[in-house]
Amino acid sequence: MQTGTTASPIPEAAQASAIRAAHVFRAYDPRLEPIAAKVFAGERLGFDEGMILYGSPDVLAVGWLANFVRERMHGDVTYFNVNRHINPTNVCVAACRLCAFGRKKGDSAGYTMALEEAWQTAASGYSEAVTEFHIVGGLHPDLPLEFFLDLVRGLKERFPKVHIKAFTMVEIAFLARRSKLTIEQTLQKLREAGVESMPGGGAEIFSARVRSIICDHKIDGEEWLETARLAHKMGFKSNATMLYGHIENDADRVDHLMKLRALQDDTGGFQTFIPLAFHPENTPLDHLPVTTGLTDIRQIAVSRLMLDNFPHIKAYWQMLTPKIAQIALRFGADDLDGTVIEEKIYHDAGATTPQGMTRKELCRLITEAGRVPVERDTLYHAVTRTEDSFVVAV
Ligand code: V47
Repeated sequence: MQTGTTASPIPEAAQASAIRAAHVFRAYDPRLEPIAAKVFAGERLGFDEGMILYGSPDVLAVGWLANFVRERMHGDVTYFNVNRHINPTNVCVAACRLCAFGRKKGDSAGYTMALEEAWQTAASGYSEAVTEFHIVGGLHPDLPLEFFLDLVRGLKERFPKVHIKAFTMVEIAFLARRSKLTIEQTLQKLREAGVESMPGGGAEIFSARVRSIICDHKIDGEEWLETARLAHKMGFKSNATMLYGHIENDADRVDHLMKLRALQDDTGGFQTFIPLAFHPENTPLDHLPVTTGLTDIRQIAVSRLMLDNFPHIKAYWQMLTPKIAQIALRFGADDLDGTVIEEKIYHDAGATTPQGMTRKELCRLITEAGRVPVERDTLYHAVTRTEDSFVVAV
């Protein structure tokens, strides 16, 4: 964990590599020189420096610095996992303008899986044993907490070795309120049922001004952070996201990253940060343009540089496209996410990426980026495969 101005203690070998890097680093934007000096010294970057990283025309120099940090932390290792997404319902009370997935109750395109159907979905679609179920869905007005507890219990009974990463901070806060329980009581029940960690969704952008436009029915930024704090306090690991490329500005992005960094200083409970590019198709914000490749790449790089206390930065290939995600592996990212198998949230919003990828395809992307693929489980233990099962090294 981390306090003060030093991003992380720098071992001797890394210090030597920082000295070498300082000799070769070149930027045509002179504002990047003092930032580079801080990065090489392992010092924490502040708000103004975050703004420069977003505004600098020298994206390659920003990426070079992010890659330096990424290699200092992980060398060439690049993580992926064999996971399956399950979205039990798209019925949602929230009606966020950013979302193409949610449907009002009674909408003919709404769906809610019966428990049996969700358990069958978990088993279908891919021959290699998955190590993680990633479960998120809409805020259903009628489904009680008990439904989700049964869902998770049933998955654990059928797939005891599979890690359950389930429910965003938004869903947890909603379920707590609906059940008239505290967040801690809700988390305790979810833990007893088999939930082991949480995905990073629902953070969007913490700025109240932006949130009031893109997701005004959701919990606010403070509540998202507080729910994550409570989960971490109870020993859960979680991820964090940021939705960018809509109506936010650079200051909103830096502010979002700094709020996550401050919470991570306190709890150390975040594993991975995942920047999510806004996909406007089929949303009420469909007049907005899609993000460009360099915006996506810069976002990965700035995340790596600002979030000095986050172990991992994920280039979520479903959202970025496999090609951009592969390039991101040389701009600060050390994780590609996983096989996924079936994705709804981005595909409802116009994503043209495949629904899933095999282990072999993920390894090829990583290897051709000059990196070393390492299959991980949700908590970043290396996974070794035998024929049709897997062993997790702890
Ligand atoms: O919270 C919704 C975003 C998130 C759109 O933790 C949209 O490992 C773009 O959080 N355009 C859900 N984004 C996905 C998510 C996630 C994905 C992969 C891995 C992990 C992890 C978490 O998707 C939502 C929201 O921020 N989203 N609609 C859209 N139209």
